[in-house]
Amino acid sequence: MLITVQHHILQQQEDLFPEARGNFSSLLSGMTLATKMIQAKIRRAGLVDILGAAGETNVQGEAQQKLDVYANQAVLHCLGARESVAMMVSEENAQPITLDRSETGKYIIVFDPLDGSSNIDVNVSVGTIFSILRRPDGVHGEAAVLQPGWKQVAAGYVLYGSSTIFVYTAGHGVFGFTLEPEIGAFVLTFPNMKMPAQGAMYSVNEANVDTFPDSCRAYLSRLRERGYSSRYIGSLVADFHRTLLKGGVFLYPPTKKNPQGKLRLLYEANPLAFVAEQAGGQAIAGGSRIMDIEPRSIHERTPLIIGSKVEVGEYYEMQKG
Ligand code: P6P
Repeated sequence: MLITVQHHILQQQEDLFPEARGNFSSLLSGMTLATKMIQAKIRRAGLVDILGAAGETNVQGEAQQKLDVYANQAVLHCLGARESVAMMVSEENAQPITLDRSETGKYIIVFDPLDGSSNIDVNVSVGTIFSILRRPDGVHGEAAVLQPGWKQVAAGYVLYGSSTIFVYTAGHGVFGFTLEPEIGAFVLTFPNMKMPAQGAMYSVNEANVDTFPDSCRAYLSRLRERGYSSRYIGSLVADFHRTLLKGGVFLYPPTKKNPQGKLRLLYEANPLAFVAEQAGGQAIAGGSRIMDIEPRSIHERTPLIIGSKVEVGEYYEMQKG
């Protein structure tokens, strides 16, 4: 029997968020609609004039790709129309987008509309990552968004790969859905995703190895001595999804160029950490759990070591020195 993501979310809502009164399912269906729009453009990239830079740069100083712009607009449009959304934070926007429901909307959406976009022109998988927070009463603007990851209500990602997969957690397990193009619906294909306790692969950009912390270099040497394979796509969602399914570890440690790490805490590390922990894995920045970090700014970066309990646990022990 086909279980669509809408059906699944409604079931989750009835079981877990009875007070949500449809808000929660409406929110997630807004996200699935946006990602269907994005995947339709990605699948036709190269066939229409959608490739190449849009001539702008984003808050990160990165050249915006046209698909970046489209993806950002799609999420802002689909989520901004939902009554339950009070505020949105996007990698592509320097400031939070506060809606006219900032006092009534229950949720804040934080997202990276198209992560890995530098891979678009070479046909490598890219992804959308999202995190859902409750709007705290009496707190406004950026301060309302600066919540540690353990306060997330839900989080997930869409991987635009050989197929389009929507993975999410609402704090009670991890569920994966594959887009069935013939009916335009995400159908349940991974009913209860669990990350293997240990894997056989590590995923890191080895070009930076000379500037990693000494303990990280020693850790990677130990994995190589044990015969681990190295897999690095350079697209976070793709590298994480493989780690979720196969186990092992993905690392973006501090480097000389990015001493605080390159990846963003609020809309990359936190949502993936929520998924990882719900699937039985772990996510740390080094000596601290990712979801315990108190954010100081909405585009804050963090080191990220995420994956199976065994590999992440060993990194944690080794970095203690
Ligand atoms: P590097 C893509 O630009 C991205 O933000 C993530 O998707 C990916 O994990 C990382 O950067 C790759 O960074 O420095 O290895 O090219």
